Amino acid sequence: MAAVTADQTTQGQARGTAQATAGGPDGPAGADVAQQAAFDAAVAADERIEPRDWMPDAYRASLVRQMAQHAHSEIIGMQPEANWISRAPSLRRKAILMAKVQDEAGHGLYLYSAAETLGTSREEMLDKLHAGRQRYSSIFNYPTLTWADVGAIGWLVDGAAITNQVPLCRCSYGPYARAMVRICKEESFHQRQGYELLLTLGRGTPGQRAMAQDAVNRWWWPSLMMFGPPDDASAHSAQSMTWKIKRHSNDELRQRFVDICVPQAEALGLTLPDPDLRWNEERGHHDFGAIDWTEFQEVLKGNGPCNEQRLTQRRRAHEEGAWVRDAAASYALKHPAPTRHAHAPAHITEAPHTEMHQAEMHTPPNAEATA
Ligand code: FAQ
Repeated sequence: MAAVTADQTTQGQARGTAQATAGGPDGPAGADVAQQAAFDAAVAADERIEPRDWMPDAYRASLVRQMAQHAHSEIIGMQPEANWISRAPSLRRKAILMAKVQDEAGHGLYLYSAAETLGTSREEMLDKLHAGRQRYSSIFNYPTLTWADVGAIGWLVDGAAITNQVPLCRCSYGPYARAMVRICKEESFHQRQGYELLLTLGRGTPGQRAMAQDAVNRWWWPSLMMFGPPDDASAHSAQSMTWKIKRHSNDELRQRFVDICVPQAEALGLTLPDPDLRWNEERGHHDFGAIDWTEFQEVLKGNGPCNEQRLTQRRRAHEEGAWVRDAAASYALKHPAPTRHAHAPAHITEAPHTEMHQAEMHTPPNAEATA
């Protein structure tokens, strides 16, 4: 086994550090077989991999790929909803929507910071987003045509995001898993505000009810696409599940989401736009109709209704924010932050205040999901 450095963390001492193999090729063939074995054992034992631990290059690259995509989704996802801030129907709705959009910016920050622990800079990730070399979620390439879309995004898009992201609280990579705990709590609030908004519209005039139904008709299928391609076409799922980055397959989570939404739609008095949607007693799940994967692939290729608009707006916002970044950098030079204590808590762990998937969010990484 390669020599370990003096400043390793407890877990690092067991597994060696990234520095210990610097310069060596990845994998057991070229690098240190013992380090690969220690990494595999840690993953198998549901221990967390931390930034200073040795990890295979492919594991690091896959995390950067997924976390960057996730961070980009959060900040691009601000656009469709921000479209309605100035037209919110009341001061209360405006304040709620502004808070939600700000939360999404915060989620982007947590995720960029978590991705930076893997050795990539925020600048590099943003450059790749702006150059179209890193992705963001397909869902944000659809337009928000009416006020009811804000409700549909909260209920369906945040609902799908939570279903997908709660298992990420048990991701094998520590900084990602910890960031997800707080993000999921906030997403639960977002989901409820969307549900409450649609409930209010559903109890309103016939015109308001029709507007809510129209929004759900447009957002339902793209929300199902958020979970990614079907399992047999998912390039990364098998490896990501072996590494315990992902805990469930795309189709498993999509099914979970459909099963959650059906009774909620009934309570809202809204119809999900799928004539094939029905309970399957034998499977203990709802069957649902075929997803239009051609549409999904087109959106991924950049041909969705709003791809161009979203990226143009993002690049413009980045350029217009350059003076803020410059000012912050100058300020930081003049007023260096006090050195952070090495053992300061990395995130807030107050008691949960929402019910959705609480069990899984607060389940130790070595326990299987119950939610
Ligand atoms: N959109 O092999 P897989 C939110 C790509 S946050 C675009 O199955 P993987 C909060 C995939 O990257 C929403 N691309 O990939 C909010 C890969 O491409 P690559 C974002 C997609 O990684 C709410 C290729 O297809 N959430 O909504 C999509 O194992 C309201 C093959 O796919 C996350 O990012 C897609 N839908 O599974 C904000 C959660 N699906 O890299 C504002 C974390 C797949 O080979 C307002 N991410 N692709 O070029 C994940 O859980 C996973 O990355 C999946 C995809 C499940 C998205």
